[in-house]
Amino acid sequence: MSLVAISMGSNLGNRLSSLRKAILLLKKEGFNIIKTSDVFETPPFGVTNQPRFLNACLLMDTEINPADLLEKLKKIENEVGRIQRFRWGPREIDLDIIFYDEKVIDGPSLKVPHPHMHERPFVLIPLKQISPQWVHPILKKTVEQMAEDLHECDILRITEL
Ligand code: A4P
Ligand code: MG
Repeated sequence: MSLVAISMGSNLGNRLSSLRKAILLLKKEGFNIIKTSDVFETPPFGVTNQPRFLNACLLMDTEINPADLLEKLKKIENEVGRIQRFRWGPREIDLDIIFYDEKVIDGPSLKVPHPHMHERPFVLIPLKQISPQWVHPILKKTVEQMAEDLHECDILRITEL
C-alpha cells in the first residue's frame, strides 16, 4: 500500500462543489481517503489575471502505480467537468500528485514530487494541516519547514472540505 498526497484546485464554476465532487469520485474509484484539509481561497499564481482559486489537499492510500493514478485523476477531472484550456490557465478542477511515498519520478508526463510544490502556498498551507512532517525526498525538508520558507501570502480559510 502506498501513501499519496493530492492537491486540488478550482477557479471556475461552482468551485466548492467541484472539489467535493472530486472527493466523491475518488471514493467511488476505490481510493481510501485518510485525511482532507480545509478549503482555502488563494490568489492565482503563474497566470495572475484569472479568478481566485479554492485549493485543498488530501491524503489517501492506494495499490495502484503512479502512472495509473495519474490516468485516474485525469478521468476524474473530466467527470467533474474540466475543459482543456491553456497551461496554468483557469480550470474547473485540477488534481495534482504532490507526493507518492518517498518516490522520485522524472518522466515526460509525470514528475513527483510535483516540481513546484515547495514554492506554492496554495499547496503547502493545506498540506501542512494534514501532513506537516512529510519529508520532501529531494529537498529533505518537511512540509512545515517548506511552508515557513514561503513569503507572506493572502490565503483565507473558507470552510471544511
Ligand atoms: N504532470 C506532471 N507531473 C504531474 C503531477 N505530479 N501531477 C503532467 C499531475 N500532473 C502531472 O497538467 C499538465 C500535465 O502535467 C498533465 O497532463 C500531466 O501529464 P494539466 O493539469 O493538464 O495542466 P496544468 O495544470 O495547466 O499544468 P500544470 O503544469 O500541472 O500546472 P499546475 O502546476 O497544476 O498549476 N494558483 C492557485 N492559487 N491555485 C492553483 O491551484 N494552479 C495552477 C496550475 C496555476 N496557479 C494556481 C493554481
Ligand atoms: Mg495540473
